[in-house]
Amino acid sequence: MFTLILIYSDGLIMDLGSDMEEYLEKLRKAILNFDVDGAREAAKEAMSAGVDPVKAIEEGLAPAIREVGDMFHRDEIFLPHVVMASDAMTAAIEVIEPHISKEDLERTKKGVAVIGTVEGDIHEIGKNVVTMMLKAAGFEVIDLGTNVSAEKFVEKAKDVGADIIACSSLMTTTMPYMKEVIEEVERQGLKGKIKVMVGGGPVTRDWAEEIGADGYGKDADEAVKVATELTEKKE
Ligand code: B12
Repeated sequence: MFTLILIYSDGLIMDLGSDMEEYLEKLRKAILNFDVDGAREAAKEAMSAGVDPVKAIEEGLAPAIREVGDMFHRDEIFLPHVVMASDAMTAAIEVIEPHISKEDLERTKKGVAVIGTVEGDIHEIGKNVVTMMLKAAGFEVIDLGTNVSAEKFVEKAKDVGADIIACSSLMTTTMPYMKEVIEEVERQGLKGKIKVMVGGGPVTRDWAEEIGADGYGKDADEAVKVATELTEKKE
């Protein structure tokens, strides 16, 4: 255990080691209380106190949003809570992101992912949670929103040099559009270069295998695990 002490030019001395946990705890609490303003304020306080922005995301926000996901799956909270927690996470990340240095971004960047909900489908809550978790885990994520066509997915992925296309679908009627994304990747000769991973309520591992997806995740945690594996074994 060591203590980090910052001495400012005006003589102010700050013991960051002991304060750090307090700032991280404030961030966690704001997410667990679904508190958008609280999360923004906690992030501002942490950044002005000099808390490491990467730590703030990885050790403050990420575990909290993971816990929110678990509580939802255990039926302990309702959907609006997940939405508010996700909004709170967005608000905090907006404050924290500019404080991450270019070097840190490069050092911790695991890869680039383009994410969206497939054509015909406007469900976005799960996709937003996955986006947050991927960002928290060190991915650069470009969110194309909802109702995204196969062509748009692939065009953007090519533009930004993405490693991964992540497709979300919440309806059995829109699941076939995931296959179109995979076919478009193949048509453009990008198979193996851009990996496609799929997920969402009705999507199963069997379905992912049937359509030839490179990866499948049942929740946001698995999405991070799969995305990490896929970028590690990229051709
Ligand atoms: C909220 C909701 C809505 C909201 C969406 C609001 C929004 N901004 O997103 C509104 C009211 C707009 C809506 C509309 C509709 N809905 Co709706 N909706 C739901 C509901 C209640 C919750 C979905 C949700 O957000 N879950 C919470 C999130 C956190 O979970 P998740 O999305 O599954 O995501 C997790 C995982 O799946 C995974 N994941 C998600 N995406 C990805 C992607 C990748 C790559 C990976 C690895 C993992 C991953 O990680 C996430 C986090 O753990 C579901 C019922 C249900 N129980 O699922 C119905 C449901 C999905 N809806 C349904 C329907 C039919 C519709 C409508 C057609 C209704 C209508 N008649 O108008 C329209 C759709 C219009 C359209 N074109 O899309 C049906 C679909 C039936 C089916 N089997 O196809 C459902 C299942 C309800 C039902 N039982 O009938 N809906």
